[in-house]
Amino acid sequence: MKMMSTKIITIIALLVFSFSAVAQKNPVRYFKKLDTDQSGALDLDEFKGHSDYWMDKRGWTDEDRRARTHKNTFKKRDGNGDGVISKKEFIKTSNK
Ligand SMILES: [Ca+2]
Repeated sequence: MKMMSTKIITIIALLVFSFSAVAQKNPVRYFKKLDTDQSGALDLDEFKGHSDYWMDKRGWTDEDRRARTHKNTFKKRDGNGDGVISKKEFIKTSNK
């Protein structure tokens, strides 16, 4: 049991690390990772991968707060308000 949980923690740590390493190094690569259907734009669901990542990192457990912030951040980064975040919009609003 102890070995199993150590394994799971290691896997989670690796996942979190790869996400953050990619995000810091290269927003284009990070965008591709989030764009799971490869459409070239992030919808609200795909952008949630990013929201979940940093909210988990900060230990946010309040579901209402998470959902509200996720929607607000999405709106802010969707520069032209068409309901998706294009690669251009994503890069423009990265590291701010
Ligand atoms: Ca847009």
